[in-house]
Amino acid sequence: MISIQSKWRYLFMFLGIQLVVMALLSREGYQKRVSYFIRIFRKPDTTGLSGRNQTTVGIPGGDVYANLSTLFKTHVNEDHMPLCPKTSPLIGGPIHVKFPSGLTLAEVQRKNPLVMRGGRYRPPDCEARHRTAIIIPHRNREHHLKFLLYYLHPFLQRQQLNYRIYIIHQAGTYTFNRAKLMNVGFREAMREEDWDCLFFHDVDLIPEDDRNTYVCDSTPKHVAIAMDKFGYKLPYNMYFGGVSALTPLHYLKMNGFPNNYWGWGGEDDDIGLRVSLGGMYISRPSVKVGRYKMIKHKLDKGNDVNPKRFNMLAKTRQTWKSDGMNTAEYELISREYMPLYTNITVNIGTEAGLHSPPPPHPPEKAEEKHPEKKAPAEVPVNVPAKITEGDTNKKPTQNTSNHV
Ligand code: UDH
Ligand code: MN
Repeated sequence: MISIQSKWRYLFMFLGIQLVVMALLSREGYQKRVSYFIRIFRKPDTTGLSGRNQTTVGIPGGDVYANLSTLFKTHVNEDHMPLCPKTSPLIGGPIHVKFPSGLTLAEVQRKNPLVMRGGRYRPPDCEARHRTAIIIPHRNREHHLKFLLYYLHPFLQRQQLNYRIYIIHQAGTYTFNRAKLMNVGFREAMREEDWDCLFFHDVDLIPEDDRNTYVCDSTPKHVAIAMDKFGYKLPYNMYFGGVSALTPLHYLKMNGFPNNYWGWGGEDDDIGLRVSLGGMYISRPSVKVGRYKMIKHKLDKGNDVNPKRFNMLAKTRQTWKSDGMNTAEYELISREYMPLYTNITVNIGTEAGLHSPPPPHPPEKAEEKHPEKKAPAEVPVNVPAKITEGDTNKKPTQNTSNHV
C-alpha cells in the first residue's frame, strides 16, 4: 500500500521532471524542440502524399515556386554548358494546388522571370536533356489558363526541361473541336522547332506532383491518370483523356488525332484506340505521381455533348487512316508571342468543311441599306496568316467571334 508520504514523494518527482523538461525546451527555442519530439513519435510518411494541406517532405510547403528563386541567368558560354543531370535536383514531390482569387497574369509573369517571350524556357545553368512542347486546346477559358500557367511554368522549370507552351485557340463560335485543335498544335509546333515530345494538355488540369515528368516514354503515355474528379483513379482502362504525351513518331504512326469529333466526348477514346491501331501500347506514370486537380467547371457554351460519338467510335477502325493528321485542314489566323505562351489562333471550319457556305441571309431592309455591315460567316474565311511578334501584352480575345 502506498503511504501518503510516498504519494507526496512521487508528486514532487513528477513536478521536478516537468521542470527539467521545460528548462530544456526553453533553452534552444521551444518550437524547434517540440517539433523534434513530435517527429520522433510520428510514423514516417512513405508516400509523401498523405495530406494536401500538410507541409510536404520534398518541396517546402508544397509550394511549386520553392527554391526556384535560386535559379538565375548565369553568364556561362551556352556552347559549353554541361548536360543537365538525369534527375533534376529541383524535383521534390507533391505540390499544394489552390486557386486564389485575384491572381493576375502580370503576377505569373513576375514569378517567372526566366520565361522568355512566347512561353519559352531553357534551364539557365545546364543543357536540357528533353525538348517538350505543351499543346493546349483553348476557347473562352482565360480564367483557367491563368492558373495553369501559374502552376505549369515552375513545374516544368523544376524538371529542367527545354520547353514552350502553345495555346491553340479556336476562332469563331462554331462547335468546339478539341482533337482537331491538337492536330493544328502538332503541326504548328513541329514547324517551329524540332520537339522530341509533345504534351497534349487540357487547360483546366493542374499537376499535383513534380515527379510526373513531362518527357515522353518509348510508347504513347497517358499522363492524367489520377484526377480528383474521378477520385484519383483511372475511370476505365482505355481512358486516354486530359493529358497525354507522344513523340512525333508516335503521333504520325497513329495518323494524329481525329478531325471530325465536334462537341464534347468520344475523341479521347478514339485517340486511345488509335494508339493500338497504330501498333503501340499505352504507358502510364504511377497513380502516386500522375495526380491532377481539375478546376471545377460546367460544360461550355459551344461544346454540347456530341450525340454521334458512339457511332463514330464504332467506325474508328475503318476511318483512322483517312481522317487524322494527313487530312487536317485549317487556316492559321495568327501566331502571337505572348509573355507566357505562344498563342495560335486558327480557323478549323465546321462539319461542312473549312469554307462552309455562309448561313442564308433573311432579306432584311437594314442589311440592304448597309451591305458592308452584313453578318460575317460563323468562322472567318480566307484570312491571311498574321505573325504578331511585338504585341506582348495582348490577351487572347474573350469573344472569339471578333477574332478576325
Ligand atoms: N475547351 C476550351 N473551351 C471550350 C471547351 C473546351 O478551351 O469551350 C478545352 C479546354 O482545354 C478543356 C478541354 O477542351 O480543358 C476539354 O473540355 P472539358 O474541360 O469541357 O472536358 P471535361 O471532360 O468535361 O472536363 C467535363 C464536363 C463537365 C460537365 C459537368 C456536368 N456534370
Ligand atoms: Mn475539364
